Amino acid sequence: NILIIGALGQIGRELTDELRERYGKENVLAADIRPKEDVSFEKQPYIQLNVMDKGALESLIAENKFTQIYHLAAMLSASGERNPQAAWALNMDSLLSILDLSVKYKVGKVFWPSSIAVFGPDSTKQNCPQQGVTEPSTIYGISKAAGEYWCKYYFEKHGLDVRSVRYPGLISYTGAPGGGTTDYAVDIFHSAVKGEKYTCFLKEDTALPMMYMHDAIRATLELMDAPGESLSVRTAYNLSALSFTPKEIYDAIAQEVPGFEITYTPDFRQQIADSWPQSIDDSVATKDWGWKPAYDLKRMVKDMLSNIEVYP
Ligand code: VAH
Repeated sequence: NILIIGALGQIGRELTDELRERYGKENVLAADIRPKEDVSFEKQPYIQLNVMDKGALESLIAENKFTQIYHLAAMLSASGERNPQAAWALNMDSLLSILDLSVKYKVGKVFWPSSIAVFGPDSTKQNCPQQGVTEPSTIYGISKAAGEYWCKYYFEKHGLDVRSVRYPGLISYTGAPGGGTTDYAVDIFHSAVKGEKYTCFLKEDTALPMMYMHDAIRATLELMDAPGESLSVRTAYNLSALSFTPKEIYDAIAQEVPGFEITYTPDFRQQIADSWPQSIDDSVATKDWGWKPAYDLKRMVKDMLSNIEVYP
C-alpha cells in the first residue's frame, strides 16, 4: 500500500486520485498537515501528519509496511524567499527522514519532486540540458538541488529505489495556487472565469517551462513504473512539455473568454523567474522511460476552462 505525504497540495490532490484509481482507495493513505475533520469524505482514508515529527512518521511507516511513499510536502519558491530558514528545514529535514525511514522499513519505491528551480542564472536558457549547470539562486532551488544529491546518495549507498523529476511550473484546476512563482499561470484562469481583470506579477515576455497537471501526473507514474535498470538518472529527470509567456497564455485564454483583460505589475517574483531557464531539454527522460507530453497550450487552456470551479 501507498502513502502520499502532502496529499492536499497542488500535485498531491491529483496524484492521490490517480493512485486510488489504480490501486484502490483503501490502499492509498493520504497524509497532510491539516486536521482530519477539515478534509472532505472523498479524500479519506486520510491521516493528519506533521512530516517534521520524525517520531510520528516512524510509527506510521513501521505500522503500515508501505510499498511506495510519495513525499510531496514542501515550501515553494516565492514562499521560500519570504521564509528561507523555514523552507530549508521543511524541504530538507522531511526528505532526510523519509529517506532514512524508507531504508529502515524497506519501502519498495520512493518518489520525491524536484524542480527546474535547481537551475539558476548561469544555466542554459533555452533547452536547458539534463547535466546543465545547476546553481540555484532561491532557497527552494537550493533545497531541491541538495535533495537530488541525497536521493542519489541513498540509491547508491543503501540501494533505495528513490525516483525524482524536475517539474516545470504546474497548472491545475484543483486547489488554489500555493506560493509558487509559476502560479500566475493558475491565478490567471481564476480571474478569467470570474470575469475579473488579471494583474500579473511577472512581465508579459517572461517565458517559463510549464506543464499541465494531467501530463505531470502521468509522467510521475510512468517514471515509477519504469524498470529500475532502465533509469540512468538518480538525481532527478528534466521534464518538459510547454514553454510560454504571460502574454501567450493570456492570448490563448482571451480567445475563449472574450473581453478578458490583463495588466502586468512585476514584483519580487520577477527576479526568481528571470533566474530560471525558459525551456528544458527532457530528451534523457524520453530515452530512458519514453516520456512524451500530451497537452499543448491550446488543449490545456480548453481543459482548464471547462473544469475550473469558480471559487467563492
Ligand atoms: C514554484 N511551482 O513556482 C513551483 C515550481 C518551477 C516552479 O518549482 O516554485
